[in-house]
Amino acid sequence: TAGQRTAQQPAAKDATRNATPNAAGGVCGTLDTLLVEERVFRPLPRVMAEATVNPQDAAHARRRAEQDWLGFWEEAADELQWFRKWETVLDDAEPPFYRWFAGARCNIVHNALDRHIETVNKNRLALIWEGEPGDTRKLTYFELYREVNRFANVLRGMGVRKGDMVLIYMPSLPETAIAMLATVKIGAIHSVVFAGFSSGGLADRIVDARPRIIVTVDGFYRNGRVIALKPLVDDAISHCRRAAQDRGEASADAGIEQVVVVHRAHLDVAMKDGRDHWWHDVMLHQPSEALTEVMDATDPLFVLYTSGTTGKPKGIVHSHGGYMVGVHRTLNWVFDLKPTDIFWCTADPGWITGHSYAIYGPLMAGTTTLLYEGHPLYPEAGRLWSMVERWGVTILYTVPTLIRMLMRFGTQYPARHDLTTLRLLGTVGEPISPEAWVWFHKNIGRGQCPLLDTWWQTETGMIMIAPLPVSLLKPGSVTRPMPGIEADVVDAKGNSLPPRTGGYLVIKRPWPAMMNTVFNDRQAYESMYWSQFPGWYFPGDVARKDDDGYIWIQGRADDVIMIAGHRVGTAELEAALASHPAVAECGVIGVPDDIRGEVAKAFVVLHDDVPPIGGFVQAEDLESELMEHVRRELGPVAVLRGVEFRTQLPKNRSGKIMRRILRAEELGEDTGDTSTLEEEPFYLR
Ligand code: 6R9
Repeated sequence: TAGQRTAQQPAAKDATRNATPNAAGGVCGTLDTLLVEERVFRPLPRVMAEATVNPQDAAHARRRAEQDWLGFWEEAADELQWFRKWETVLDDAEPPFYRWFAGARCNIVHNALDRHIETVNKNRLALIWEGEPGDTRKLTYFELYREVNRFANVLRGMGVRKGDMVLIYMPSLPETAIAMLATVKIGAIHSVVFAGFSSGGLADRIVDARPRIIVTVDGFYRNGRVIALKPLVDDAISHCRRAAQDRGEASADAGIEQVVVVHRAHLDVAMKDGRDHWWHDVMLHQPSEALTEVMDATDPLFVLYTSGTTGKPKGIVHSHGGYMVGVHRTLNWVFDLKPTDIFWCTADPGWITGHSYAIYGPLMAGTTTLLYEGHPLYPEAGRLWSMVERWGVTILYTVPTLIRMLMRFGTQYPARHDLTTLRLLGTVGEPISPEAWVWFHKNIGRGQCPLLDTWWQTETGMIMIAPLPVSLLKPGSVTRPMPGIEADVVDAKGNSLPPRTGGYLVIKRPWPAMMNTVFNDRQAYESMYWSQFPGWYFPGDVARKDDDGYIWIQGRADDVIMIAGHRVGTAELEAALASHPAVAECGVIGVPDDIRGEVAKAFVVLHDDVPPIGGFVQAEDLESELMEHVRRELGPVAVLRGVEFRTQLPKNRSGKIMRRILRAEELGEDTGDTSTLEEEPFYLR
């Protein structure tokens, strides 16, 4: 076979060698490398022949980006349309408040929509949408353009002006995209709130974002049920009103002037006179043309709240110019878009991945984007594959958590569908274990589609570290920084680390789609991201490079576990556990221990075909078997003190396992802010 997992012996040796004297004290903060994955996948001739960016182009781009870094991004900017060009590519007078394309005038919606109306794209499909019950809608660029204009006129009619905030609390519907684009078209700022959040989570965001308008839906379909959403908006508004009254402020509806409600699930919801309106009523007779507001490149475009996986949600602010350049370039390079593509990014619009690569990116590229309303396993585990077949999806961009979920059902479901239209696969959101990578590549990609593991964040706005379709791939590695991005792995003092030693991932230069600030909190922006390594951006992840300079993400810095004087990332422990046939998914945390300081504990969801604990399998037997397996895979350092079996793990909107919650539960502490937890477990059938 093409290489085997060979973690055990060499890794154990490396681990000892890499452990600097300081590691135990955490002064240098380096991490051990336990897992070594040696399988490699070379691009097939067909992929090489098809690629717009071939290996020579990529090498040239890297050289170019090194020699003339700003010129490189300027070229990327020239691929889009501007109302007025920039005075400077990057104004770095006031770091870390970098201003990309300062002096330029633009609007991302002009690039995503308006300009296509003048080209052959006009009658091409912009958007295909499938509802969970199976209803569908298709909109050409021209149709989408007209809907967006109508809603832009609605918003203008409601008094929304440049710089105002519109909060969008909706699942994946065509109207979600329409509302986002219409908001931006008139120069307002959107904040999309994930429809899985509770009214409490929504209220927090209303308080911080202070929207004038909320766009929502009566209810939507999820996992065969109707989830009512409008009542949660009413709850959130009353909550905000009461809180304001307690503070002695008079606020009728927490500053919310209008609520527009899309009629989706035929629910009989309460509508407040004068404040609440049905979408179809206000859209009636609206003109299908609307002026696109001319924005400064540095004007805010949207605010998206993230908690990461820790702490209180913070509003990440992105702006028009830099964001559109970064997203456009990365989508075209990583996914090598062709005019014939049907692009399916399964991310919810309330996650940055949905913003950048389900909506803005594909529309700027003039491609067809597929949106799906519902649960990926409804009505059965073949839903995704039937959709790939039905729409002839060519590029599928999804998350490790969903891949692991689908693995549980084996190959029988994908085998029933024609998946031969697929030509590229992508993943984002969490480290993908080599086992899941290989499964996806083999069973969904037929071994023929490059699987592109893309590392980035809400804060980065765009893909930062990822392969191109022609790159040599290693399962579990995000490969190398995109051309134009300078990333490194350093110790706590900022020294570059040699290969095979883990440390902090840093980005050493600004990039176009970078966040501008934290909404209402410039100081948090500086202290959270730029204070650890002055001059560099710190994303909060730990990683290592291998001998080829490939980057392997080891997890979040906050989740690093100290086992017997060795610092270990969660990704490797979890990947090793996940390679055991009984394990469907898992999360590992460090828990304090009187004698050892800290020990690792695993939370495991078993595969469906493993007999229930207490039935045929003895929990203790399986526990020791898993502990032994991890030790076999990773060497003697990797000691687990305990495995707890669960039927599900706490996850956020993008399917990330919330280790913070597992830790708090384990220690009997307050679980803190849980508003980003998916209310209805993503996993539930
Ligand atoms: C796009 C997105 C960001 C955090 C990031 C990292 C993790 C994202 C990853 C990955 C390993 C990948 N992450 N992509 N880890 N491999 N390919 O996920 O944004 O929700 O803000 O999360 O997600 O830890 O720092 P966001």
